[in-house]
Amino acid sequence: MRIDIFSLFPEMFAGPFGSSILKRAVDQGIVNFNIHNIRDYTHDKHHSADDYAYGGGAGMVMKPEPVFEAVETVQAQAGDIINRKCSVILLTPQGRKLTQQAAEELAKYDWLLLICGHYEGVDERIREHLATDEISIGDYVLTGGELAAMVVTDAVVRLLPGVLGSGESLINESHTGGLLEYPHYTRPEVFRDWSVPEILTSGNHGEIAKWRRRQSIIRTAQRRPDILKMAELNSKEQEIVADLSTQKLEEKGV
Ligand code: 6GU
Repeated sequence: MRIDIFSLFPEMFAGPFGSSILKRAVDQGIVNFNIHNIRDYTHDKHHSADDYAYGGGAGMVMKPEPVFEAVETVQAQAGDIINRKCSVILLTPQGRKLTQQAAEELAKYDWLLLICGHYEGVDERIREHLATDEISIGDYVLTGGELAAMVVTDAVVRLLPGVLGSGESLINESHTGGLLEYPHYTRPEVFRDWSVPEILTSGNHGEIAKWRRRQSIIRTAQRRPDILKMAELNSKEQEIVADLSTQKLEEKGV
């Protein structure tokens, strides 16, 4: 996969892309990153990338010309990949929300071009005539799209074949099966009087799997009842959830 990022603050990307799993993915040739400074595509004396809003009001708006020129220049130099599966994504709080499912869809592309919005917003023509998708990473406001672009990149790249080693499996992880993960423990077996649940040291793999599944269901019901609806539970597992609600009512004295 090729990922191009268009930003007014390209230096922000040096850290996250230069370490850990993302760096390994680059070294393995699974992904390559190109970070572009939008300001390099301005032509006025002051290299201005923003301007006042038509109609007035506080806050600056990102100008269309440098962003169009940056993206189109890179596309024009691209060669063959232009004919592959591409998406031009504007990072904006107004976009569709990044979910695990959205990350899985993006992981199918050959080329992602990520435009980091800034100031009070971007000129509407960027979203209308340049971006093919708009993504937000959640319901809160960031100072710019850079951190959001890093989050999208991380969530997508780790899904690409070969990026995670055998010890970093994609199976069983939170959100893919609609359930949160079960509790994890490692050595020591007793830490400050707190013991690892006995079942995990029993060596009974069947019972361990059952315990983990049950813990996942309980956790999800307690913490994220909103995603529990999407989980595929058998009738016995639905009973566990029902028992939990009954328990809750009893605790409240109903
Ligand atoms: Cl993509 N951009 C900004 N500025 N704020 C956000 C966001 C994006 N996603 C959530 N909040």
